[in-house]
Amino acid sequence: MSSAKLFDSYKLGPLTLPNRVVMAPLTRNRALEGQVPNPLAAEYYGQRASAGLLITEASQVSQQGQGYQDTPGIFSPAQVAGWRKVTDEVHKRGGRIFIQLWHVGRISHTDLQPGHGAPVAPSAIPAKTKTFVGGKFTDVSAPRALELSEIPGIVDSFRKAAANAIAAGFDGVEIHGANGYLLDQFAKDGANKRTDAYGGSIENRAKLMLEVTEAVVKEIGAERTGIRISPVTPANDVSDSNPQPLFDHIVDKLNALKLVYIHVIEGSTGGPRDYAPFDYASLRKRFKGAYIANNAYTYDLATEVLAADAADLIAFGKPYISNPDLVERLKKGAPLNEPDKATFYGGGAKGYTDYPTLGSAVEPAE
Ligand code: 8OZ
Repeated sequence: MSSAKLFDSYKLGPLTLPNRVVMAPLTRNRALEGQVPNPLAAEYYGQRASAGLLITEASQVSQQGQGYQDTPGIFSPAQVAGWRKVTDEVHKRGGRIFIQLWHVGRISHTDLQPGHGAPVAPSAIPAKTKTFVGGKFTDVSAPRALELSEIPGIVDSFRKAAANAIAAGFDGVEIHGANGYLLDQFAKDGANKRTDAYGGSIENRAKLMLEVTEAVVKEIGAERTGIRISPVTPANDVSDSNPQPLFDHIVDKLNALKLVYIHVIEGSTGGPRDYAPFDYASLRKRFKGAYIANNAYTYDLATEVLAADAADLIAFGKPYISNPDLVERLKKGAPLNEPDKATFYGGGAKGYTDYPTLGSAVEPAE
């Protein structure tokens, strides 16, 4: 039995997490009807309730915010009712759960947009990447630049989604400020060429992310609001010429808003941790709330980073797809099930709710 800090409790705002293990948000594309979470989602998240904190898959705050088929939303009454089943099941099993609030910006396709319009972005620059729509991978559609007059509507869609999240029984929300989606597109100068109050300087580019965060904080409280950022990731063709001062500024402002956590993807999302030089300790130092570290963490690295006080909580992604009882497995040093890539995105129970726990007789899905 391990005595690592990973299994110590942690006070996150009003919540007491029984351990420092967080389930990272994981896109699963199983919301097959009306962008309502799949009926199996309650079981899927419920199986993982022993995590210190669960963070749901990214969930669009509006139709315009959707970029891939069959991702769930949190803007319609049916979606709220669908999520309520998830939060009830997780709470029944003693867990805690935040929902990740998402606007994809230019990472979308006209087939998913209201009136088949162009996806929206800070600037009319297409990303060189693909999305999944109509059952296949396809190039994202050319975006149009958001009008200045549309910005308050974007902020309000996040605010409403946060209110919906609380109505659905979530313990809090995580704003998706990472991975080349709308808020990251505005922040980074590779995607943002605006010449108005939302472009140019670091302050201007950070403005949308911070306005969204402030609106969510006002709606549901800072102690229930976290954010995910990815300072150097190349995900979804996003880049910045000088990410350190940009994210130092963002984190200073998030600290002033008294956010409950920052969730930091260190390095390239799902890729090398040392993708580009960046001083994550600088963010840690600036932020008084919890620091959730993410990207390619193993038990050993998690233990080392917590011991060095370089993070408070560790988010595990892929290991959580295939190990519903990840906390117990890490504690016992038990082997982990390997995740099956073929069932990551789309489908039903296979590769979703059928991964075995320790002691269950069934073998992992092939
Ligand atoms: C994988 C596939 C589609 C979307 C992210 C929401 O990277 C995602 C995502 C991941 O944050």
